[in-house]
Amino acid sequence: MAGTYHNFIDGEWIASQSGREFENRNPADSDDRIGTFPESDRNDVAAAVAAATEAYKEWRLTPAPKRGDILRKAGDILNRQKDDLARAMTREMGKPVFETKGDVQEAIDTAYYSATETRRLFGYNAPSEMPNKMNLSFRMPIGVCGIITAWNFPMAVPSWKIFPALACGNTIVYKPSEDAPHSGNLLAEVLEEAGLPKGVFNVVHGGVECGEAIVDHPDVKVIGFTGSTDVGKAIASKAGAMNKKVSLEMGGKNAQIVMPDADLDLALEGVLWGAFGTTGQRCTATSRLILHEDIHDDFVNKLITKGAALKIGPGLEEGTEMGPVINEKQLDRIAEYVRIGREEDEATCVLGGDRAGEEDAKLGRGNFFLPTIFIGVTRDMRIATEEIFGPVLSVIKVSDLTEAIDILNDTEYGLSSSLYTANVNDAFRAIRDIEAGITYINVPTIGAEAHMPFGGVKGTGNGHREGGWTVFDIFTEWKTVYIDYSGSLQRAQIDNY
Ligand code: UN1
Repeated sequence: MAGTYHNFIDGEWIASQSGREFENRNPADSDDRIGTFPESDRNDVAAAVAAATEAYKEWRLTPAPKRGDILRKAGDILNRQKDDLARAMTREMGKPVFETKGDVQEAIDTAYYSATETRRLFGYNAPSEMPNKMNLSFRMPIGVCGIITAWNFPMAVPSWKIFPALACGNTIVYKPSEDAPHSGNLLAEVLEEAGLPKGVFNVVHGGVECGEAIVDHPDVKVIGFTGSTDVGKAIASKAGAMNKKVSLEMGGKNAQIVMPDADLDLALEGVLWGAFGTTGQRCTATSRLILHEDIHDDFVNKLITKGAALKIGPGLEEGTEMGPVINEKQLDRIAEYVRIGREEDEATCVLGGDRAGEEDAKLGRGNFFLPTIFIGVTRDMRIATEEIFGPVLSVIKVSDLTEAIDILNDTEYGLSSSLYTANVNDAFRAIRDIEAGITYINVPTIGAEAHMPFGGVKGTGNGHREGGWTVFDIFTEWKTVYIDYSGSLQRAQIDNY
């Protein structure tokens, strides 16, 4: 069943002023047309920003705990609709339903967490250096926030930005990915049902033109972006020139290290989930496996056996462990990286390397790619340094932990990292020396929790952290207040000394 979907502006579902639209299809079955969505232009974005600007006047004055009540209700609705939402999300972006349920759960967690924080958006106070004077500081909302996200976590990732931003009293113009637009509308329906006043949350669909219009609009004060490093950098330079606050979550080339003393079955399970969960399409996915030479051959053999047994299929089908990749373009990109890997003399593709099920009538209609493993990879190969965003794992052999950490750090990115070991000293050394926003010990590189800071160092981010208490730094500005009740002019730095 295909539909005609609209933008959500000022509480109304409306078609694009551009009159153009784009199509959204199921990545597991190109015959399954989800519907058409507006290809929004600058006028649509301007209308959404105007609605958000108007709505901000009241929303910023709504007591934060009242804003929290609406977010809590949104969490309840997400919870009630979890199964249906998960199925709709799987239909448009492919990952198995057990994963999209986790995606919705992450949004539920974020809704409840943000709601709770509205009762303790703590400020600081400090003694004044002058007598009879009081110094306070508060978090203040900033205004209209432009939120632009990727398709791979169509509920969780937008919620990480949108819910805390709303909790703080900001209003939103949200552009979902063109590959997961329906989920964006479902989120709008949830927030509408939760009682969010009109204009506080707006959705505009579209591609580059729409995204640029959001970034360029002078009344959009904050940009929250998750996506590719190239786009993120372009946004940052534009936003920098306009003096806008911008929070970026970009690429990763995450590695898992396995030492000989580790629980090797656990490490195996971990890398299978980290590398092939979500078909490798997470910013946090494991794309490099750094294996100690003493366990290398055995571990790789087991990995091949387990990887070959993964059940590939449509995410809506019971028992599917790995769904399709998002679109044809991405499929080609992955195939191209496999070709590049195969051209390397030292590297060998020991599993997969091709589209899956081309002869199979059902799989042939989708963008399926086999779980793929390269061994003999060295640190400087393109398959070891560039983000592929697909089910491709590069295995690098090392002789000790120092070399392992050195290779792990030898990347322009710094999002997630993992070490499997039973040696407590090695674990603490790794925690200290790994250059990444997130380090997991005996856990794969994926699986961040909503109430902890999420983000990366180096090329992955620009110093902000979503998730946890740190997200409130993105969506608020500090107001410092001095109250002098001495009845006289007290000149700081002067009259005291
Ligand atoms: C992402 O890949 O963009 O830690 C987000 C994880 C998930 C979120 C991933 N909770 O893998």
